[in-house]
Amino acid sequence: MKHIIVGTAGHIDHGKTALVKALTGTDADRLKEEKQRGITIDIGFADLAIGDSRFGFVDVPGHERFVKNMLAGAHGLDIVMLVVAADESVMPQTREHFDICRLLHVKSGLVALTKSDLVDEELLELARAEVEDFVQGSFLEGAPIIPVSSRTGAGVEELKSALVKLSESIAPKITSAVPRLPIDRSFSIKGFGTVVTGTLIAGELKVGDEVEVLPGGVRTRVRNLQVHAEDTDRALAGQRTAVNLQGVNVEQTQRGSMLAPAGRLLSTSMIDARLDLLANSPRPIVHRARVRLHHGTAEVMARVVILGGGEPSGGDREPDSEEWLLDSIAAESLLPTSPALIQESIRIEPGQSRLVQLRLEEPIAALPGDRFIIRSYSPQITIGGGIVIDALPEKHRLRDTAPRARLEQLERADLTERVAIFIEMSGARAMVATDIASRTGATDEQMNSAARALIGSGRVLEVSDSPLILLSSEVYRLLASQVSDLLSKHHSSEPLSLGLGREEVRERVFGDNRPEIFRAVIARLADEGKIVAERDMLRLASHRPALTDADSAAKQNLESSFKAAGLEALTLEEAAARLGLAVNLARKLFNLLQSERRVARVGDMVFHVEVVENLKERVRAQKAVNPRMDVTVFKEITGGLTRKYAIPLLEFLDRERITRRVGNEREIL
Ligand SMILES: Nc1nc2c(ncn2[C@@H]2O[C@H](COP(=O)(O)OP(=O)(O)OP(=O)(O)O)[C@@H](O)[C@H]2O)c(=O)[nH]1
Ligand SMILES: [Mg+2]
Repeated sequence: MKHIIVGTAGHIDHGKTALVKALTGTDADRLKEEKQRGITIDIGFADLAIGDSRFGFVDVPGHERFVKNMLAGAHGLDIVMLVVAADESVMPQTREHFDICRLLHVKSGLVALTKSDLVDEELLELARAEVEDFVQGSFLEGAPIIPVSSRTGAGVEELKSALVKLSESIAPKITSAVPRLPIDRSFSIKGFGTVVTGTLIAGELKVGDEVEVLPGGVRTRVRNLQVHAEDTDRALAGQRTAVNLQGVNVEQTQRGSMLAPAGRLLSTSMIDARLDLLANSPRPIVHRARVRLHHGTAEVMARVVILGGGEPSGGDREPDSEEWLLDSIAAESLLPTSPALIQESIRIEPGQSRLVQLRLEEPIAALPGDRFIIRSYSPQITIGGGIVIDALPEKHRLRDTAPRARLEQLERADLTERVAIFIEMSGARAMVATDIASRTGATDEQMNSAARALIGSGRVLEVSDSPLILLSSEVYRLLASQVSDLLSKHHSSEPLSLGLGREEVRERVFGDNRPEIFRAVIARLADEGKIVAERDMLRLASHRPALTDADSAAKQNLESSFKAAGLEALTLEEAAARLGLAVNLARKLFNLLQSERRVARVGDMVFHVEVVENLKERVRAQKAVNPRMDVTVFKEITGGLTRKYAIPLLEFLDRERITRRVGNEREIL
């Protein structure tokens, strides 16, 4: 069964509610006040099944004071039924509602020429001609215009057939998306608790799903679902849906909130968008103007920060000097009450389209691709609308040109490209799967396929697979060269040093970014053979400690004295003192000996590697005599070592798995 959402639109009293009743038998005016006054105040609902199609009607108020309620019902429409009374023809809210439908990119619709019983043939034709003229150049150009009378029933059947015909060309909804339900009503039913309703605009909801009410972030569970007043296990995109929620109250689920899977999306207070100002807007939008933003069922106040440096389409280019002047205002620093004159010079003229950053006074939950409407603060009229490009952006200033270029890229991007751009924007912070999900609204499946494509093409690197962390390859190259530069500088200033400590490199190049990124960059550089990671030290693979002849000789002497000391080992300091070497130099030489595996350190004693090997041999030989050995025996086979040397050496042998401690004895392995 195909589910189609049909919204009414049109001027007050043109017969929208009467028509919905003539079509469905349902009076969508449900409030007492609506019945008393004979006007619609808030959106109402009705439904109708014809053949294989189920139409969910959203009936909206025509009164100019209730356009905000109309807007709560105007998203998610498949078909708009523009209602124009034949006796009055096109009126102000016919225009405004129609503008809203165009700005929201409603794709399909028809015109119902209502109250046909009140006019003669001539007037009817006049109205038809006016409507044809009115919709010219829009998505309704060429759409059916059907005379109808809710009073006599004339034309109602034709209207139904036209709806069925239109519904055939409506593409099936993609249900494999993250579900979102903009809440348009919330009430409580005794014995059930809180119920919210709305048009499910994407994905599918199932009974038992863990959900979240944004922007508040209250988590809850779907206890029960209804579509068109019938219980169901799951609701699909494009269906009018009622959701019974567990353990939340009506106050937490008001109109304007968004129901979405728990932990998947984020709410936002800034939106990067393309904003189109209506050609018939009475005024331009000036930089930082305060407007009303309508998104889904939400209405919030917002400031429009016009992103500068660009050529607005559909109008003249403003001089750059003005934009420069305005930077201080955009930066919201020095001149919050700047001369109105300057502020006025950066603006969106009627009919123009520009990239903007909307700074919201209250958070909402939005995703790229969402459409929205802008109304002026006062008078409250619809002046424009647009499309969300990035719902989780950084704060931009008027003069920054980089964000603008990136937004233009994002506008043209498909999902994979969008993921790539967001990863590139994240720089050295990289992106975790959850960031990608909330930024793009992608499902796991979409995300994984985008990630595979981008890793395959070499554009991004997988830094970790659980959690999935993706880093731009360009940023990788930058980080890698910073690591190489840092090591190379260190090598030239400290030619004897073996390298830099890992922790120091991490701090200096990677700062507070995720440790996985550091580990991945180092591992990759090591794989590529560019650096060597040894113990806690990093060095360039090409690095060879540069020894002078004197240093070489000193190193030789140092090694010889450890060898000569045998099991009665020296500390590094003792050896340095005997040779008359500076401790500092001795330490560097010792590091070299250690990295060449010529010496081993046990506590602060240094043993030559041959001495250690010889000891291991002796212990192994003892195994033939007796696999158990106590300290006394160990002292004997080592030629009477004192406890000072014997005990640390035994522990060393335990660590090397030559022996194992069993009570007071050692088992030789
Ligand atoms: N003669 C005649 N009257 C109609 C017809 N359709 C509606 N009306 C009358 O027009 C008045 C307004 O009709 P509604 O359906 O409430 O108009 P509406 O467009 O829903 O009005 P709002 O919701 O307030 O914008 C009512 O008194 C209806 O009875 C029609 O086809 N013929
Ligand atoms: Mg009505």
